[in-house]
Parts: sequence; C-alpha cells; structure tokens
Amino acid sequence: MTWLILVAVFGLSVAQHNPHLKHGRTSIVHLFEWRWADIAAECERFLGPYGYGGVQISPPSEHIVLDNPWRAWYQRYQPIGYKLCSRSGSEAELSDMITRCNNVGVNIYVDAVINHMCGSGGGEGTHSSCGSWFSASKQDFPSVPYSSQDFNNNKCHTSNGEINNYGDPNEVRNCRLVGLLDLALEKDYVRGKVAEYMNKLIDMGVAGFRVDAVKHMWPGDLQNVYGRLHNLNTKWFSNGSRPFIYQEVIDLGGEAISAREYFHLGRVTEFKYGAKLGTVIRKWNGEKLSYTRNWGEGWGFMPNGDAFVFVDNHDNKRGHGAGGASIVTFWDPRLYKMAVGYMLAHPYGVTRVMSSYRWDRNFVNGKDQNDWIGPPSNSDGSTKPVTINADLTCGNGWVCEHRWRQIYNMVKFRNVVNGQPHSNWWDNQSNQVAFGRGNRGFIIFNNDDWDLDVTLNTGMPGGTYCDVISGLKENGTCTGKQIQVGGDGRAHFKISSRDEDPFVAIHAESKL
Ligand code: AAO
Repeated sequence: MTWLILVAVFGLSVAQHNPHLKHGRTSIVHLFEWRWADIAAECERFLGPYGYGGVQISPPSEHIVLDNPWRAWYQRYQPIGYKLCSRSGSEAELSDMITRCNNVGVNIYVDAVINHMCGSGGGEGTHSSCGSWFSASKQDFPSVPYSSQDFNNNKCHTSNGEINNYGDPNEVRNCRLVGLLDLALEKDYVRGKVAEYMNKLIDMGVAGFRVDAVKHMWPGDLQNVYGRLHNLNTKWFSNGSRPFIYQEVIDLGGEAISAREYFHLGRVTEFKYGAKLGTVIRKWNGEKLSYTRNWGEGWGFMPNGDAFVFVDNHDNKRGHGAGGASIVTFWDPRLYKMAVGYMLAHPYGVTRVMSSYRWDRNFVNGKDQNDWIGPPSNSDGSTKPVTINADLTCGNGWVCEHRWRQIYNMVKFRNVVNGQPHSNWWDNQSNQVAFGRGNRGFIIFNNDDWDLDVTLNTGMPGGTYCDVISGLKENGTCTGKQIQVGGDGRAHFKISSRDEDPFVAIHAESKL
C-alpha cells in the first residue's frame, strides 16, 4: 500500500519532468514571436525532417496591444484574458498548428503567463488582441472574468505595491513585478481559471508549458494548479502522460528564493548555464574551455534531471532578465555556433535552441534603447510571415538560427548520441578540448588563438566520417572535411584558429 502511494506521488511529480519527445528527438526550439501559420509550415517542412522534437511558442493568450512603445514584443507578457487570439494568430490557426505539428512528431510547448495580467498603467478599453474590454485601473477583466478581489492587493506590504527587494520572498511573490497586476493564486477561483486555460490547450494537443515568472508564485499555489491539469491528449501521447512543465526561475545565487524550491514540480530554467558558457567562450574572467571537463553539476548547476538549458533566451539576448553581457547570441555568430554546439553535444539537461528576429540596436551607455522592438511587421502592426530562401535561411528579418547548418546538424548529433555517456575527454589546458559520447559521436573545439593539430582516441568504430560542422553528408558524399578514424578509434584533427567555424563534429550517422 505504502509502495503504491509512493509510486503514485513520486511517479506523478517525476512525470512532469519528461518532455515526451518522440522518435528519439532531444531538443526544443523557441520560435519567438512566430505566427501560428508559419510554425505549422515549419514543423512539416523543416523541424520534423531535421529532427527537432518540439517548439516553444509565444504566449497564445489574449494580450494588451501597446502603442508606446509601438507593439513591443513584451505586450504578450501582459495578458488581459485567456481567449486564444494573439499577435500570432487566431484560435483556429493555433489549433491547426498544434494538430499539424503533432502529426509530424513535433511537440508544442506553451509559454504560460499565469502570475499576472497587464501592467497597472494599462488603461481601459478594448486595446487588446481579441478586442475584449478590460480596465487595468479598476482591475477588471470581464472576459475571464477577474475582478479586483482576484489580485494580491492586500498581501503586498511595500509602499508602492512593487517588488523592491529580491531578498524578501513575501515581497517577490505577493507584490507586483514591474507594475504587472499580480494574481492571487492562493484563491481557489483563480487557480480554477488558470487551470481551465491550461487544460484547454492540453486538450487541443500541447505537450506542456514553459511557466513564466515562477519565482513570483508560491510553490504550493503552483502545485495546486499543476495538480488540476489533465493528462496529455491520447491522440498523440500515451495514456497517463503528464504535461511537461519547465519553470522560469532566475537563480544566479545570492537571492532569498532558490530554483531548488521548484524541483519537485517540474524542470527549472538553469540561468547559470548560459551566463557561464558565455563567459567561457568569450574567455572572460580567466575562464578556459579546458575548465569545462566537469561541466554540469560539477559547475554548481542544478541536478541534471531538473535542468532546462539554453545559451540565450528572449530576455537576456536583449538585456532583460539576467545573465548580463556574457550571454552570446546570433550577433556574435562564430562564438554562438560554438556555444550552441557545445551545449548540444553535452549530455546535461533538456536543451532549447533560440530562434530570433533581427532589430536595429541602438546602444546608449551600454544599454540598447531598442530592446523593446517587436517582430518584423507591416505598417498596420501585423507580423510579417517567415519567408524561406533557397539556401534554407530565412528572409523578412527572421534570423532562424535553428536553420543554420552548424546548429541543425548538432541537433541531429544530440539525437544520434542520446543516452551515451560523456567520454574520451581531452584538453590542452587552454581552449582546445574534445569529448565523445560513447561510441556514437565525437566533437573537438579550438577556441585558442593558435592552430590545433592532434591525434586522439575518439571511441568511434573505424571508418571515414563527415564533419557535420564544415559540411554534411549528402547522397553518401561529404560536403565538408573528412575525418579518418582508425581501427583503434584514433583520429587526426587539424583546426586552424582562423577557420570560419573552429570545431569539428562526427557521429554514427555521418559515417560515409
Ligand atoms: C514592461 C515594461 C515595464 C513596465 C511593464 C508593465 O518594460 O517597464 O512596468 O511592462 O507595464 C517582459 C519584459 C518586461 C515587460 C514585461 C511585461 O521583459 O520588460 O515589462 O514583459 O510586458 C524578472 C523576473 C522574470 C522576468 C524578468 C524579465 O523574475 O520572471 O524579470 N522574465 C519573464 C519573461 C519576460 C517578461 C516577464 C517575465 C513578465 O521572460 O519576458 O517580462 O511576464 C534579478 C532577478 C530576476 C529578475 C531580474 C530582472 O536578476 O533575479 O528574477 O527577473 O532581476 O528584474 C544580475 C543578477 C540577477 C538579476 C539581474 C538583473 O544578473 O545576478 O539575479 O542582475 O538585475
């Protein structure tokens, strides 16, 4: 009996850590601000065929429409209700996307904004993505409906109602995050409304949620909400599958609230990962790649089974959130490809690849004045479609990092080596390192200012392999460098410090 209860309780909580990826796939891509119609097409024409396991979508809930600054991307983090029409499209388009992505084995994860509604200064009227009326000043959101009693007004004891001190957990969870009206998730009614919203999406076929601003919600309140969630839709997922939950908690250490408080509820974003990897790849603070021999828990990161990792996210790539200047992004493509390559080759965590749009940056005293700019758009504010060029890259201002050869080939690498141990480590005590994944894959980096020339044990079966960084295997031939692995598993590598991409990766399926 005790045993049964233990299995029931433990099994349930552990299940929320499982992303339910299909066909041996291992990575998620964040298609930030993409339209649902474009994501549906991308699942069919690219993500499925190239081995991506899932997509994190922008918040699908009805949101405020901002005129100042004009249609800022972050208007989507200011819900005014749970109707499913947003800048990315209508409910019908959302539903069509979920179905079409599921049908090609690509999961959808929803960015769920459940801590708050719009900013307290959000005005009154119908300036919202579905045209629902709301009043921020009266805290009235009839489309849910929520009224002023559904917000944490009396529980916050700061003079301005704001979070001023991250050292006080009560303040962080009961007061307003940058003026956003803070929902009273301890109320049964509010929990019910939030769960109803999430359950509607689960029933439509999503595989789970990125939960926004989790640090600002009490673990007990979240446990109650998650406990109300349905199992995943059995049209695409096996019976009894719990939704995958990954929670946004920024914990770089030194604050009152720690990521650990949320491990039993689902995975948690490991923000130290991108901040440290950026520092290492940039060679700041005396960091070297050779120090990453014990990358992962050895670096003080959270337990592997709880971690959700990424090189950059939609906030810290533009100076919001946390991580600071060390974060590498597509603006530094050479370093970025190495960082993403390192992350995807390494066994730690569930990995997310970022896919962005370009914007005109305007730095004044180190701060980008244009950090608010929304996705490529037409003059009426509607989002431009993602166009695809002959070389697989994107047009219309969409960067599509996930379509860069070096990145999509490393997504494939991670699938091929899935379940294999980190093995055959080598380093030159500086910034040249190599490691394998059992006998299924091997990767080697040269981030020093001099050439690499070394013979190493790869752990791979003998043969000729195609390097999937400088090229790829196509119709049985290799468009990039070829690597000869001897019968003893040893191979010779040469990487100039001036190479366009100073790293080489081979895996079982790149064998010629
Ligand atoms: C916008 C305007 C505001 C306006 C508001 C309401 O910018 O001026 O008051 O509307 O009208 C996004 C944007 C916000 C935007 C918001 C709503 O980023 O600019 O506000 O939409 O439209 C905290 C939270 C974290 C949050 C992050 C941005 O803990 O949850 O701030 N991220 C999520 C989303 C994000 C979104 C929201 C939440 C809200 O990903 O896109 O906001 O839905 C410390 C704390 C962190 C804290 C940061 C930033 O971090 O630890 O918890 O994140 O501060 O306040 C070092 C430290 C590190 C520290 C960091 C920054 O690195 O080690 O711990 O410095 O000081």
